[in-house]
Amino acid sequence: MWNAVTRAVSPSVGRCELSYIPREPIDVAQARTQHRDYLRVLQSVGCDVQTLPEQNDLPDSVFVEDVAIVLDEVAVLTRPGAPSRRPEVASVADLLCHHRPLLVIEAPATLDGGDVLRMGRTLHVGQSARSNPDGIAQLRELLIPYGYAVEGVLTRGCLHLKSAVTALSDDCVLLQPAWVDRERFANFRVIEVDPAEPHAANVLRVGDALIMPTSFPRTRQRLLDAGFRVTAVDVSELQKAEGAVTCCSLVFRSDP
Ligand code: CIR
Repeated sequence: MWNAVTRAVSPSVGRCELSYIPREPIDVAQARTQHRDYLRVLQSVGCDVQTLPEQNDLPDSVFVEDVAIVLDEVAVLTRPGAPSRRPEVASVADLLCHHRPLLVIEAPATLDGGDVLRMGRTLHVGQSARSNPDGIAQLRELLIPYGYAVEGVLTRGCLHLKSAVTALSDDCVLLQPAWVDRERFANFRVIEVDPAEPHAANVLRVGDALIMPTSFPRTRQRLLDAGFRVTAVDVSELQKAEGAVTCCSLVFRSDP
């Protein structure tokens, strides 16, 4: 029912882009072990996982979420805001073209998939250091024929919109109020991250299953108390590259 496109961890992941966290050494072997655990969790919640080979010279290429937005009808190839990440797009496109017709974001627009949160037929798109107003406008134009609304959302103090807010269900979000205005999501039920876990808002939803890092037990407890089914996975080495759980896969319906 679900496909998950992923890519193995690059040996050069230690040279990744970093914006809001200090650089620390990354243990590549450990990152790979954790990534394999993540792939197993994706399988356990019903995903057919496809994994592209590692890309030696593309440090951030494990974070496939940023290079495409996959909807039921179509996939949009992005133009990532970090120039170092633009060469990641082509190989993901080669795989996605077997699943969806492809549309393309073009210069001067920039857009990272990590800034795109789909809630039903609306795409909330973070206006961030990575995704510019041209990117949001192009996405809006490209998706009009498919009946999607695209709404820009200002973020502050975080890399992507999905660092600040992700979907828990069709009508509920997990949100970090320091990084995005809670009022923008007033139409949804909102659960806030535990104040002691500022980076906990990034949760990956696959159907009614949720995947989140083990490093946020307090926020996880909030989700369990609210009745959600949550699987935790240790992604501590990938977190040192400013990644989390949504960014390591492109999850989409295999039977749209
Ligand atoms: C970057 O700065 O682009 C990477 N080091 C981390 C990207 C994480 N992507 C995501 O959360 N969607």
